[in-house]
Amino acid sequence: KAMERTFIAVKPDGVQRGLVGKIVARFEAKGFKLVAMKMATATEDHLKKHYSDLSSKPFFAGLVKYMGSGPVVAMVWEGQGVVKTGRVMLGATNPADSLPGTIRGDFGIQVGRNVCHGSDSVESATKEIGLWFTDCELNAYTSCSQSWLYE
Ligand code: IDP
Ligand code: MG
Repeated sequence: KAMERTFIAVKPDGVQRGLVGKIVARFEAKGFKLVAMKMATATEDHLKKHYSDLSSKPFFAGLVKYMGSGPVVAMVWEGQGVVKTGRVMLGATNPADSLPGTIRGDFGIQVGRNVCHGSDSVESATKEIGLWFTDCELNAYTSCSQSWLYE
């Protein structure tokens, strides 16, 4: 399986509710490698690009407003299968359907306040990482646990 990168962001509700550390800890404990991280308050224009595939949805305007309502913590995580596994760790889009043990299942109630974002495919991850980070913000290093995580 190939090494991949995914874009994960703690949404404004997750930041306000003090869940940044808990969410970061789950990805760290799993063994994924943190490649980039920053706090940012996104502009409307930026969020419209980020969610461009959802522009025709009835909840689009509300989604852009929610995501711009405060700072997010944007991250890039790397590892084997991290795009798909990251989505599993997030849980279903609607926290009402997310299983206990997932981030949304443990920390959220409504779909419009679902705490955390994760790229849904390798292709989306590439687009989203390019939108949120410059190349020099993506850190190249070898994790000291690499040889204990991968055979
Ligand atoms: P995802 O975040 O699990 O990939 P998407 O379908 O890409 O889900 O939707 C993006 C975001 O839009 C969701 O995470 C959620 O915040 C919001 N959203 C999705 N569906 C609804 C809805 O029916 N009402 C309100 N907000 C929604
Ligand atoms: Mg999505």
